Amino acid sequence: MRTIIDLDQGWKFIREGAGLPTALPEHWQSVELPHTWNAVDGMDGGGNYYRGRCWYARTFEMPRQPLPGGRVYVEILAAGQQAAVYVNGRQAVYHEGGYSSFRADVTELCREDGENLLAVACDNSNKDSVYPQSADFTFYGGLYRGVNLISVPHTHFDLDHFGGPGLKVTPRPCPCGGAKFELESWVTDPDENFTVMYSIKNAEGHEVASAVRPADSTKVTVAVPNAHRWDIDDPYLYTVTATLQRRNEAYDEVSARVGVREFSCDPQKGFILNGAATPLRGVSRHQDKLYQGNALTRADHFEDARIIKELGANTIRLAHYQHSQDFYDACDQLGFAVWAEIPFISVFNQDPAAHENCVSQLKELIIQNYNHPSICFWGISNEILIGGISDKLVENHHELNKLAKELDPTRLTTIAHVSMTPTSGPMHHITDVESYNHYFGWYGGKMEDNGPWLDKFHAEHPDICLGLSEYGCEGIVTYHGPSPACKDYSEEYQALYHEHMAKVLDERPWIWSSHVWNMFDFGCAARNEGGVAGRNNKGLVTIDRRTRKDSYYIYQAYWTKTPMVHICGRRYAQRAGAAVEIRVYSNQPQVELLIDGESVGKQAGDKVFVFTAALEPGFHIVAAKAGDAMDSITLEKVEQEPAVYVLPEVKERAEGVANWFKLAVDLDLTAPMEFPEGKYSVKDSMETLAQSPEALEMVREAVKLVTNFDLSPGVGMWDMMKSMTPEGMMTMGGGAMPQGFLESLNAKLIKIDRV
Ligand code: ADA
Repeated sequence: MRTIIDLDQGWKFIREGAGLPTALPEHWQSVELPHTWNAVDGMDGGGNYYRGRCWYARTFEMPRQPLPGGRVYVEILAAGQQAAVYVNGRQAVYHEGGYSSFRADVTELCREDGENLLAVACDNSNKDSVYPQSADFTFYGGLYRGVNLISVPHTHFDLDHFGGPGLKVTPRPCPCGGAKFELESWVTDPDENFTVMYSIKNAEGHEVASAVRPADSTKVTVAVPNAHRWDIDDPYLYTVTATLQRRNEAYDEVSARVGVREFSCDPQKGFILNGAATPLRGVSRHQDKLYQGNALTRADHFEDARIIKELGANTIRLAHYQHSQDFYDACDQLGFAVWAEIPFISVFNQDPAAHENCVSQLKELIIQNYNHPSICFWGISNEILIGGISDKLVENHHELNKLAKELDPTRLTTIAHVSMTPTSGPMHHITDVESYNHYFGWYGGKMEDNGPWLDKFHAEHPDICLGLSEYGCEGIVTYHGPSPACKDYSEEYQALYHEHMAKVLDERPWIWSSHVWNMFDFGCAARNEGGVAGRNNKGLVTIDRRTRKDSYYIYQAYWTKTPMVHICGRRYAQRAGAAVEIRVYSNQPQVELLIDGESVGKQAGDKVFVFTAALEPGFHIVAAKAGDAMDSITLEKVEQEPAVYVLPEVKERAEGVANWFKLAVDLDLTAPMEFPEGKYSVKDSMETLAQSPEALEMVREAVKLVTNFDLSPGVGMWDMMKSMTPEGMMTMGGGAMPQGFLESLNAKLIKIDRV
């Protein structure tokens, strides 16, 4: 039988200056998996996290099968980003792509007696042909998901096909109330004596169906009468076991937990699960955590899934790469409709080798995760038009989509368009359903632009299923103020923005899915925003998972059924001013507010309840009651709110925008948009503009004002944004800048000769 030996303990690790070891290097650092060498520098700012080749080594004894001919595999659950695996000094496998599992048959490289040396060189330095190449998150390096040794008899369920499980289960509900399970498995080197026995057990452990097939022709469909459906609120799982049998002896066994469900998307009706309209409303998630980087344990994964469940979300976009099997398991068990994707993101590379890498990452994603009932969508790219469109890019998308459909006709393909993707054109109608990322109300534009944009697209394209794959804004829980505004990074503005967005989405059930960017703050070494270097702070929950921001609770009010009430502003604890505004979120129809035990009033409303109260100097207990739910906070009335509530750069930026208009006397705000030959313009990429120091300086200042990104070659977000044009960035903003801003910038640029 198969044995799986966990190799997570007893590793030696070295960051620099080592080559392939010939014996276990006792002087290297002792580590346990999961491990990344970027746990701290990947999220502490400076954009200088270590990207290079590091070594891991440990020893193992060769597991023995009782019969001759057994095979031994090393299974790497993921290695960031390229990895070479050696046993006793000889290379067993080289793998590109930092998020999928891969295996190598190392039998011939092992000594039968004594210790074997397993060494893995992981490399997270940039490689042009491996995605992701540039994106808004840290590309952690390391063996961050664990390593196994698998011992199998000579004949066994396949271990060589793109890291897959060797067992494929497709449950299809039948109109009569039962289900048909299509079962297929792959057996390596069977002879005529082998059969595969399938057993399907229900959640209570009782066998409900079984089948037997010869091992060289394993495909079979079996019926399960009265099948219990898998659903968001009732994630019922069956366990399918395939046993490789040689007469009266079981040789090998694999199993999968699966669910019976059917779904579809309709441009007008949105997402339909098991016959019921189910607008998908949820969040995106990255795999990382404070000072752990992406080296999360199974317990960490389940904790994240539970926090998302408590939010009331019914969908998760697992961005921007394949996540851990543990997390997909959690989604199967807790009930989420999942969007899974490959890291084909931000920057397109024409090189055929880069396309091949996309193809292999997509194959791995689908083959390794096919059995998970939570997964409903395969995402083929994200914001790929940042660097512009080309025929090759479109052609590659068609190929990826075709491949996904061939590998898995049972699921829908999807795409996350960057905000400025033209609403008509070759990027549409490639995937089954589509989605846009929009940051109106953050990078630019107003939050109020979101609803009209969605409605316009919907009216113009009644045949496209439209989703909102990303939207969000930063919220830092130490910044507060009575007049929250875009780009002030305050917890209050983030909450206001999400109040608006939750309503926009609630009013548009035809939007098949929406995903808040992001569930948790996450590591992005290149960032430096809001006084927090190295992170993206758009989470509804902080990166350490300790603080649920006020914005978390507005979604809870919209999405959960359990009675809840939440008073906002518990961290905005010291308030000045004659009257204090107290915002309360609840899913109950009525909220009563009490200050120091005295009722201030009852309000009937929908999700958001706003009270105003005059407070005497000193401390006050503010409580809210809504049905059986209760919440309370303590506020102090002060003369002046503490300075720590306001980020100094927020003031500087506001002044900067005003100065752009005030000080620059040569500004032509009504200049016609002209693009004379031989001159720069707002249609040039940042990279092209950077050829002229004068043009670069001009554009840097403008971009900083619009996006708050400091774009200098080689610094911060440069790699990701260098192929964007000022025009593109500002269109993405949806028109947040005062009128004439883009025109005035263009008027300045067209005075500069091209270098
Ligand atoms: C993009 C990108 C995300 C995210 C976001 C942001 O939309 O797809 O990876 O980082 O930007 O926060 O700016």
